Amino acid sequence: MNKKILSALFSLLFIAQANADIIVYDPWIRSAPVNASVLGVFMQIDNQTDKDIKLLSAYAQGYRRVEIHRTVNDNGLMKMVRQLFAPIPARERLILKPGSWHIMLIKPEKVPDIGSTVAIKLEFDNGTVQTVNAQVKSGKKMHMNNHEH
Ligand SMILES: [Cu+2]
Repeated sequence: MNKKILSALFSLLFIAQANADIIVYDPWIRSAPVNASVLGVFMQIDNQTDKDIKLLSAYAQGYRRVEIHRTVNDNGLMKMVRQLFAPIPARERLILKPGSWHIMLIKPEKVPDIGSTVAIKLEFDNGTVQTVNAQVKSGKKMHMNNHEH
């Protein structure tokens, strides 16, 4: 076996192993009007390790900024608060969903169509970097006040 193939195999093994620590399920983006300035991204993140992990940041091409947000109830008013990270306790699952934790795509160059996918790169504090393809779906409108993503 030549060296090139061998090193390719090794890097594949490494990727498979790294990804086994963190498993992302069902990444999706809630569809928005063509003039929307933000889009919410949701998913479930499984921490398969015995250590707490933090989601530190997310990136997507074609957006001015990508932030980690959490919608909180502030005296009956739902509002989004930017978070420095999202915690995923050991052996637990963090659920990003409307009205709770989410990733916010801010100032899109173009709002993606329903059915299209957006590649979102996730960076965790254990060194894992994982890119997921989030599909744009028409999410149910939540009967809530403003600023609910
Ligand atoms: Cu938000």
